[in-house]
Amino acid sequence: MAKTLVIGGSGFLGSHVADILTTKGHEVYIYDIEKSKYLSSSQKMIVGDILDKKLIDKSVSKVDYVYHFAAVADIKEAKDNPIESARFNIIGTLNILEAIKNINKNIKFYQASSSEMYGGKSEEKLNEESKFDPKSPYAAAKVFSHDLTKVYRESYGMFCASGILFNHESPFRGETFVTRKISRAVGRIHMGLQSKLTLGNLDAKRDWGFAGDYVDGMYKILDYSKAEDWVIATGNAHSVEDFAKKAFNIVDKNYEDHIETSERYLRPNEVNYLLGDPSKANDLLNWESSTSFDELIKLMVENDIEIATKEKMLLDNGLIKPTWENPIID
Ligand code: G4F
Repeated sequence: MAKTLVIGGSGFLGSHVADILTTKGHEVYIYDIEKSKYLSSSQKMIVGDILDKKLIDKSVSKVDYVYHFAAVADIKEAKDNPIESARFNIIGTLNILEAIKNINKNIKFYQASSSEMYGGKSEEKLNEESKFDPKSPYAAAKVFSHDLTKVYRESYGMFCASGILFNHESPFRGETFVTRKISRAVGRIHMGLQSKLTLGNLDAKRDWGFAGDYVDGMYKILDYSKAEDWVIATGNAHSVEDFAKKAFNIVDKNYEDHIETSERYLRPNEVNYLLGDPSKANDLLNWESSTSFDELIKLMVENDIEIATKEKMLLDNGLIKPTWENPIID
């Protein structure tokens, strides 16, 4: 039975991957700073810091595959705490690669690279050869880890692959990210629990796909005969405004009646436009994103209507206190 270590496996993407690998029959070890909320009975949990070299060595020595997701993934949080985030986003990668190099060079390694690395200045379709131009400490750290993955692949002949994931969403997305912030608000507005939603740049465009589809892409990346870099994206870009409009349409509301904007959510060095070209993954991995933009929005909004319905029931029965108008943290 294949043994797999998912570092950062308690987080959004890591827990999706841990799940699919468990379904595929892998023995899964989740390594994270905190226990996973989604831990299943067959998965093993290792609670530890990514900089705990001894624990990383011990954990790596048990497995055949390592997926590395440990990162401060929220761009604002990484900007506000650049040193703390660098521990995860830079040194963490080095720690894992060193462990693999010293313990067992046959281990297959997956690096969670990000479309943020491109910087998004122009409207070109971005592929594995496109130039990086990071705009934030998060993106700069991702470029470092991406390059390091290549360095270990080329220097030591290790199987180190990177998946350059464009924005990937699901009902489990953190509530500070724009898609979930919108779907949560739509659910609450539909149930009469709030009336307004405050956002930042409505014109920013992203290539949004369903995280569940992307997990399959990541699996195929390590299953491929060679370690390479891979763009995982839908090939379509939409604006924040498009997302909001469609999300509010699901509950028969006009987004313009509910959305206001505030400078508070604007970014100093904004990534305006990200559009991926997944042709390489389509052709060689036989992978493609199968959930459409409309389907993604629908499944997120429906999930959040269900959550808001429960909130309303608790509120009506006096079991929770009303939250403030715009309850999502930023
Ligand atoms: O949802 P976001 O915060 O995601 P962002 O910054 O694109 O990052 C996500 O995707 C990356 C892959 O490209 C990952 F590497 C990263 O870890 C993360 O998963 O913001 C999307 C866009 C931005 O342009 C932002 O300025 O939405 C804009 N936006 C407009 N109003 C907002 C808001 N973003 C947030 N978070 N909150 C707003 O109110």
